[in-house]
Amino acid sequence: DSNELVPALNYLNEKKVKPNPDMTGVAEGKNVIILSLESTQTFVVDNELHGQELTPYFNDLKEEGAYFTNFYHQVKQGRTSDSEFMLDNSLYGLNRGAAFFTHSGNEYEATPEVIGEKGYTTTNMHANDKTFWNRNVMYDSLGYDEYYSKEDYEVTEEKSYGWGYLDEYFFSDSLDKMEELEQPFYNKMITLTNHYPFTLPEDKKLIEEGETSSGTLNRFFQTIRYQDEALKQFVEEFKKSDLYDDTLLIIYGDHFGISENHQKAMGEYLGKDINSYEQFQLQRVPLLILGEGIEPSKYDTVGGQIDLRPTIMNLLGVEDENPVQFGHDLFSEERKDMIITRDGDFASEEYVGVKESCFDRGTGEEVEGHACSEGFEQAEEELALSDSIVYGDLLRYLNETEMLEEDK
Ligand code: GP9
Repeated sequence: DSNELVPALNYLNEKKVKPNPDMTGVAEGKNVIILSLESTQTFVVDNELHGQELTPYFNDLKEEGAYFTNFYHQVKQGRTSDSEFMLDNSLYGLNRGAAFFTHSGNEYEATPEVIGEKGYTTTNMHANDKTFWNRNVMYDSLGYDEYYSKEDYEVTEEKSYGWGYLDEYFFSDSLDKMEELEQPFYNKMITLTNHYPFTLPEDKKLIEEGETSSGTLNRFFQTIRYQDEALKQFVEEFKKSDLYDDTLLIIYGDHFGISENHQKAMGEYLGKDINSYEQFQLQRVPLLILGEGIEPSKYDTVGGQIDLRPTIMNLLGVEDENPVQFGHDLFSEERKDMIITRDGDFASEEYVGVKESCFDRGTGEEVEGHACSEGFEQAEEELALSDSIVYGDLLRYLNETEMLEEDK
């Protein structure tokens, strides 16, 4: 019953921070595009191969908005679907399997549902089979109005490779679709080309492959470079469209592309030894927020995908009455730097705690283990509470709790 929600509510109440009031409603009533970039990690930003930038377009674009340098993915086996789960719920994905499959029948009070009630059209665009990650089912549970999947795109063999529809065509078709949507809209777009095993047709390769001992990493550089070119074409077209002035564009990386099996090659590329601290830091993914009212600035705030929902809701000035959210507004002056991974590792302002080792976050020096005990304890508690919500389908009791509050 609703009492099962109490431990989580107490915990969240204690950890609550005020969102940044200066950012409240700066994007009120605007469209939102959430652009999820497949397998895109922060290490490619402002980095080069053979003397050429890997993401020349993004490197410039990030100077136009709020760019977060210490933003982490927090996914596990559910990969892209886990990032989507966190984005819309501010709940953690599961330690095993994908909540998109195992808990699609739960009651949620996700972003699309909340802003749908405020008049938003809520959509997803992703040119893969609609059943992949059980999206067709889960998107309904999350309250989306519409899912434009592979069958809604002009997918031909010439315009496809590897995983399917190439990003450049996905982007241009999606822009056409968006122009037809009823506004304001909240639309998530998910790219596909930069996916393992990172292969491309010859004429789409804009950079020579890498020269490390990992073929995967060597090819990844090429698909990342390709994705950046597709992004350029999309954003430039978008800027020319009528949508641009009325839209908040949020771009983030969904998860790592290069797993720890390729540590040696990553070390060769980055010119350093990849220990568990460096491996942890490689889990940073870019986050860029662009739009009118967002001052161009670089933020070194430590945060993660769990924080997206409260950040977005504050920018939209939407009063989000769902109290069961584990993230905090990334612009909040009150927030404590913290990001917890699904493995129970964490980064705080001072430390990185990983696999029971403790490091100084700034220097990467290993420090006495007890410095990280508090962080590890918080990670464990928080993950368990989030799990209690998902496994117990506890959001179905939310209304009852609200009524209890009103009775008081
Ligand atoms: C599949 C795409 C990739 O539709 O989102 O999923 P991933 O394998 O990265 O989770």
